[in-house]
Amino acid sequence: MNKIDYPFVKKLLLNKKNIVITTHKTPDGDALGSSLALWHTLKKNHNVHIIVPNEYPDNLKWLPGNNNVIIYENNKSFADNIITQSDIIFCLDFNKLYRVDTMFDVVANHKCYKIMIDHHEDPDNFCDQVLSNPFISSTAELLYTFLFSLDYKLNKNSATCIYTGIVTDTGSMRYPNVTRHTHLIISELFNFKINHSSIHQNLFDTQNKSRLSLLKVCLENLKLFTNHKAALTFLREKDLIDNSYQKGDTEGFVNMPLSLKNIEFSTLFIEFKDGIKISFRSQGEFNVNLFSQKYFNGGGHKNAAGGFLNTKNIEESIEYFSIVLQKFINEKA
Ligand SMILES: [Mn+2]
Repeated sequence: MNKIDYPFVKKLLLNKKNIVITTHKTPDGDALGSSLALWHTLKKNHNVHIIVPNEYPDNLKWLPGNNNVIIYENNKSFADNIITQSDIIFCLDFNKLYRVDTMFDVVANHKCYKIMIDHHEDPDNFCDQVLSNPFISSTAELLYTFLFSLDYKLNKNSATCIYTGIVTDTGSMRYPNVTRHTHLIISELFNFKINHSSIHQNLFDTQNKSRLSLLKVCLENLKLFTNHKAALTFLREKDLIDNSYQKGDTEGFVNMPLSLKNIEFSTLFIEFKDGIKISFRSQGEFNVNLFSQKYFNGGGHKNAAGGFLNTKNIEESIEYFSIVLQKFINEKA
């Protein structure tokens, strides 16, 4: 856990600066919500740009300020120019620089003041100031504290973006890392007349038909490891193609098996062109961060992590999964 030097940052932001806000590859609601909330706040006194590595799901494109988001992949030289002229770079919702993907070199090489606001475990050392706390629900919640501590005032737009970040990273307020403080912040956001019902509708009730078709395949592929209270399901590359997969379609699929009685650990394999991308979720004590670090080349939080296998053989990967799951549980016992 790190603390930020607020008086210093306040001084730093006293006069007009060129500021870049960036976040991780394939931004989610927390990444984009936090970035836009910060953009809405700083743009009054600074020259501010949001640059994200690549495209993000359509259900985030209604966010106020969305049209100002620059996609690095599609505007490389334009974005490089902005980054190399920046005085400050804010790194939101990630703590390892590789997560900005193709932006890595330009961000790493540009010597300017860097500020990280993030809630993942084990931050790397590439920022001058770090506000990092893995016990906080979302980067958006941390950002609220950051802005509050610097005496910035929110408005309806920034409050809407912060609400989006908290809601999407907490499974609509249900995960264990939601606290009384999280709810106090939400209550403050209501002072700015946010429309929580329409935010939820925009986020969750605007799905593509391809999503439901892929969900059908996922449910058909569901495997239960009842001895270990675990579930696994998968999608093949062919399923993605046959059902006209669009980015974001599989968001949340990995959580669904957790709604079963006596299932506390869920895994989703998705076969892409260079291997199998994996999502892990758990409820309670099963530490998916450790499990993924150990056996699946990934990591994340205790109850939510990602991983990767450099193969396209789903059957072999499921076999491997069941072996290492047994091993992992034996080691813990
Ligand atoms: Mn987050």
